[in-house]
Amino acid sequence: MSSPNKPWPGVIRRYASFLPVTDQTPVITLHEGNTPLIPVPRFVEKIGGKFDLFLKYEALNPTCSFKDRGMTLAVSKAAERGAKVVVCASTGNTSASAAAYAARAGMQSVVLLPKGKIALGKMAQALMYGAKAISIDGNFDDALRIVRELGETGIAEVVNSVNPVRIEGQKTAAFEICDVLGDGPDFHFLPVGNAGNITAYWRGFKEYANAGLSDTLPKMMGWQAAGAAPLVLGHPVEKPETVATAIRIGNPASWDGAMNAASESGGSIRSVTDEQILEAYALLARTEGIFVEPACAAPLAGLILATRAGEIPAGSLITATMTGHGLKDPDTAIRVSGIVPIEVAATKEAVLGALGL
Ligand code: AN7
Repeated sequence: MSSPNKPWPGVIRRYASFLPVTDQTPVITLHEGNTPLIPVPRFVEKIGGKFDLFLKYEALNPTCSFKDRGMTLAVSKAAERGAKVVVCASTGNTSASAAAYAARAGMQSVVLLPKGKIALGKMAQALMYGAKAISIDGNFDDALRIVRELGETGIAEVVNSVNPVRIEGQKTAAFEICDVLGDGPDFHFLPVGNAGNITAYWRGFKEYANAGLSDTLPKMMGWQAAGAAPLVLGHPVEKPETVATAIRIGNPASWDGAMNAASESGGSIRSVTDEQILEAYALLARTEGIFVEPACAAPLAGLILATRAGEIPAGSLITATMTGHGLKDPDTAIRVSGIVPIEVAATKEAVLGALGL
């Protein structure tokens, strides 16, 4: 008897015909993908929008970020080639994902992290999954330069998005959006750091349209943090800074892919300040009960700007990627909420007193 609720097979098996795999490829999966597309009408009302907004909540992937979509493919291809060690540079999420999929494959992972700039939850993940974690006295761009050099020695398989299969895996999120909506959206908003994801989504939306599975191609709306906005400035940023440490990147690897996605789709890549990011971060959690990490709030802050500027036609269908979970960065959450629990005696009267009742 076949099960009425077959388990989701993960993105490689679900979308194999669009991916560089064969029957010989060992599929290393944690059953990533199939994340919810959540309507957020209260948020839209709060920001004065007259459109439908759906959030692609990638925080519900196995390691709580979108990176798992590309990592299942990168580690599967590494296994196919017989690799024993994978290496990446990371602002945190790539390292968590690489470490998890390497563990699943029985491989060693090595992760190079910018010292002192990794959110607590991401560090906990990499360590728990058994990665060799190396703290670099420099930023992400320095770490990625070293990883490229290590890759050339052949001692380890690079699983950053400079490995093209990472982008291939990540494009499956665009497929899922089209599968749920029955078409592409009018606009797609997302954060931009190393610029792999905006490149991947644009490729995914185009491939689905070419295959006759969707009609609409969205305008791609990418958002960087103002202190780490090389694509907006048009030149690398030597010392990127932002509270959104996930996108604290000064020289994105997929520079051309991102610029092409924006221009070909009729969209744009712009920046928002840390203050705008943190405002949108708290607003989403409080109006919709959706907790994301700060980088995800960059496109939300961008949507607030675009809405106020009258750039979004009434009735538009908008999607936005929430790339990582809020629990990844508990320090920022506690600091931004600014609320300290009130301590009282263990009595009903004390609780009522604290509530002013
Ligand atoms: C939550 O983990 O680059 O523009 O090393 O973790 O595709 O780089 C993370 C990036 C957005 C930016 N949101 O995506 C890494 C890393 C979150 C992220 C991005 C990242 P890309």
